[in-house]
Amino acid sequence: MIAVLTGGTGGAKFVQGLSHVLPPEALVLIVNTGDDLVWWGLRVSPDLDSIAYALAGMLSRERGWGVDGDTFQCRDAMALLGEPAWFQLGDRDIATHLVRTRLLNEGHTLTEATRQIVRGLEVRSTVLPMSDAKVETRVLTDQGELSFQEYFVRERFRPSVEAVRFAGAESAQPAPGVLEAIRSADVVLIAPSNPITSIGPILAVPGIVDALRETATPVVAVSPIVGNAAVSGPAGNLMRAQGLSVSIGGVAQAYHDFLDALLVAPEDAAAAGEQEIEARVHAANILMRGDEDKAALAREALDAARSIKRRASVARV
Ligand code: FO1
Repeated sequence: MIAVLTGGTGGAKFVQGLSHVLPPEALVLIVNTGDDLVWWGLRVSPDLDSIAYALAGMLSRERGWGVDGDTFQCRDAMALLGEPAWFQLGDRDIATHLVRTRLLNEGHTLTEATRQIVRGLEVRSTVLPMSDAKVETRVLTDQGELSFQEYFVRERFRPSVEAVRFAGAESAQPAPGVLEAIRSADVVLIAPSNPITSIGPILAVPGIVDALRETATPVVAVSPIVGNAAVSGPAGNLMRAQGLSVSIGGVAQAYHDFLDALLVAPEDAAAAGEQEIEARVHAANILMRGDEDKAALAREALDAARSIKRRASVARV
């Protein structure tokens, strides 16, 4: 069983790659929910949906989120009624949010709602929210504090970031099955997601870093950074805001407590060697342009994990 910590569009592409090289039942996805929002009165979990759609083969390729070929009639009608429309929910995507909202209003947990949605999409992998509690990524910018979607979508991540916080994390618990998956997995993979706002919220849920540190399972991450820049999105700005260098060293530092190996672009392998990085560095093609790249990267990550003689956890004290 392979446990994957994931979020964002980079994570969804990586999970698509894994789904081409592993039986779906072997995958347990531990997914960021810090981006979740209430929109038009509906409960939206972008990262849970991107993973479910990726595994169902229905994720939009052009957008990297939402349903392939979706229409936006409802969105246009909402705009006509004067509702905010900067966060665009597609018509088929709305069905997912209607089901999630009904189930949560009926008292089901996010884990249960997600299980029903994933089953409805005939996905056989296990998709787990990082927590059933509300944990909200808040981005402190020169325009004040914004929700993640206000920062990322409405403001197109232009504002300069001073800090990021995960409201509610300190009183959250890992969702059922999350710690067990980390402890019993044959491999734990960290997707090439934004270390601050896609993986950071997951690590902020009490108990998860400890489980990653203590597990006897190899923990392998794929860098979302090539050279000194993010492959896509605001990872660079956000890493700087959290005092991390936008480099392989910064990624290794973000995961330093528990990381065994880090997959980096070939041009970064040399530089990474010079920096004192505890994790082993593997060069791989980490830019996923097409399905072949995604599957090849998934294989590289699994191979790196297999080659690791798991260092005794005592060595990390
Ligand atoms: N990203 C955008 O840039 N614009 C959007 O209008 C937008 C809508 C949207 C709707 C559903 C969904 O699951 C994701 C959506 N995203 C949109 C992407 C989303 O902001 C990010 O994928 C995640 O929050 C993290 O990367």
